Amino acid sequence: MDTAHHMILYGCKTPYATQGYWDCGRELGTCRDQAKIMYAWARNAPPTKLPKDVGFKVAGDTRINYFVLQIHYGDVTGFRDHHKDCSGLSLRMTSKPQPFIAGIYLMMSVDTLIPPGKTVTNADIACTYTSSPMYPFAFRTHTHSLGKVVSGYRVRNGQWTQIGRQSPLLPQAFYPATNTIDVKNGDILAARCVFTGEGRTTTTQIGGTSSDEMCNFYIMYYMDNTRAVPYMNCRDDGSAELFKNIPSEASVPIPV
Ligand code: IYT
Ligand code: CU
Ligand code: CU
Repeated sequence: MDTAHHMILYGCKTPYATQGYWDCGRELGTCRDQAKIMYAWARNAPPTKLPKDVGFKVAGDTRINYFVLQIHYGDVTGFRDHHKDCSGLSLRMTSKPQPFIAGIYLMMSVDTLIPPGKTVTNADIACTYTSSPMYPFAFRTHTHSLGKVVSGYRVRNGQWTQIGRQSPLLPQAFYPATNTIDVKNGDILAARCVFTGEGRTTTTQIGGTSSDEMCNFYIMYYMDNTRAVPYMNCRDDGSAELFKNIPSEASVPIPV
């Protein structure tokens, strides 16, 4: 952790390169097609373990033909003497079909604007879930430096049940879900990121650089092998009506 700040494992059909390593920050990215996040590690974070009988499905017809590991280095002074890097992940692979398939449900805001100096701006995201039952077991939050707290919920019959809540200033790894719940057809998945515009002199928008912001809530789940959907996402703003009932904890910053 003194060398690598965080690592993200992506699955893709066509990566930018198929050998060695490359700089993904400049003209080259990670995947030529849509990248799928599969795992994230960040300093001091406990490892995320897949529950028993759960695996990510790769190769075959999954469109995941390559793993791409993205490492963000925190301190590279150890390499000045041409020392070799040995940061990485170990994956356990099996050709035996698993009873449950792991997947990621990505909730992201695409249109939040954070006015400069304004102390509280909420980014709300919500979608009705329309697939076969899924079982969340871990979550990850992601914002850049203006994020205060990010929370995700299942809303069923008007009742809000927390899936996860975290400060995006803590290591952005996958943490165990707060509650063991199922998500069924007709439930609503809702997430909120709370931002501050303090310290900025211009409006901050969603974008790729560190002066832009992002609002992401990732749910890692498993589904029955026979009807699994391994990647889903939600980019809709929830209605103000729905978010009137969000638990007040969603606005309470987490001390870091
Ligand atoms: C604009 C935005 O919010 N980008 C996020 C979410 C995102 C992830 C993936 C968007 C797309 C993806 O294919 I995977 I399109 C974003 O870039 N998040 C970063 C990583 O790329 C995962 C993060 O650290 O959460
Ligand atoms: Cu980093
Ligand atoms: Cu980001």
